[in-house]
Amino acid sequence: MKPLIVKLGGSVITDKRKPFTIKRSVIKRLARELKDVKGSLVIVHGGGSFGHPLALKYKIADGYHGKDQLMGVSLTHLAMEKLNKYLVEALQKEGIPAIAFQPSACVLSSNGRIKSMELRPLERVLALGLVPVLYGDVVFDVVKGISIVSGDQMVSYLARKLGASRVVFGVDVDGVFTSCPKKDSRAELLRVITPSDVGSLASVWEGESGDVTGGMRAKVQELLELAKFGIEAEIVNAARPNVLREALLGKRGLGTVVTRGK
Ligand code: IP8
Repeated sequence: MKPLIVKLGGSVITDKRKPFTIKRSVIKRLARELKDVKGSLVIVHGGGSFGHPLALKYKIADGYHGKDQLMGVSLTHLAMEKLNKYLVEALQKEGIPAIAFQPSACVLSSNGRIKSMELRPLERVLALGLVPVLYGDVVFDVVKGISIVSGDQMVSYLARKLGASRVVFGVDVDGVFTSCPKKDSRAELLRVITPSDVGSLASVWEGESGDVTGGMRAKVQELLELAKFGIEAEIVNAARPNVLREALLGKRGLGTVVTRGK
């Protein structure tokens, strides 16, 4: 069965203003919403206030430059594991048979892009009906030694390799805007984006700073790559109750659809 892939943005599940702070009640609500999904499901989450500050401090995404970064690799990965554990526990409490999947142990990257990933255990897990929970992580890179692969890139890669039925990105705004919707009242929500809009990507709001992997524009770029393979994605506001649930149950037009054709 083709899996549905959902990305839970770091800004939805963590408080980005406070280091290592989860949004406990939001995670609980999202676990309840995810419970309603029938069929094969893959969950990927972002780093929020867990992975990003450490990855930035130790310049992990810049590649390996010296031994003083090694503790940073260890700390960044551990921070992501802790966030992952909170999420897996919340999913278990709702009766979802979630299982943590460690990207750094099965991904090799080349200049920050996934070069290969051992997918066989993941395929077995899905065939059994378990729900794998992956995340953006520190990865080992054949060109620069170390790097960071975002949850967004992971989703785009997995969607292609596993032949996803659909991709849903849960973020903390209503979709993709022309400018920051939290600060600019004239910000316009883009309802549909297709590969032919690539030239006008400059008009897409870049996203908030502080992420080592890029914000909203980087997300759209990943999803446009996916759209070229005929896999549709929608970016929706998971901070609003029930929006993620409805999107996962098949409702379209709740946020911004990234698709091959209008
Ligand atoms: O929040 C980044 O994942 P993202 C993960 O999906 C780390 O970009 C380790 C910073």
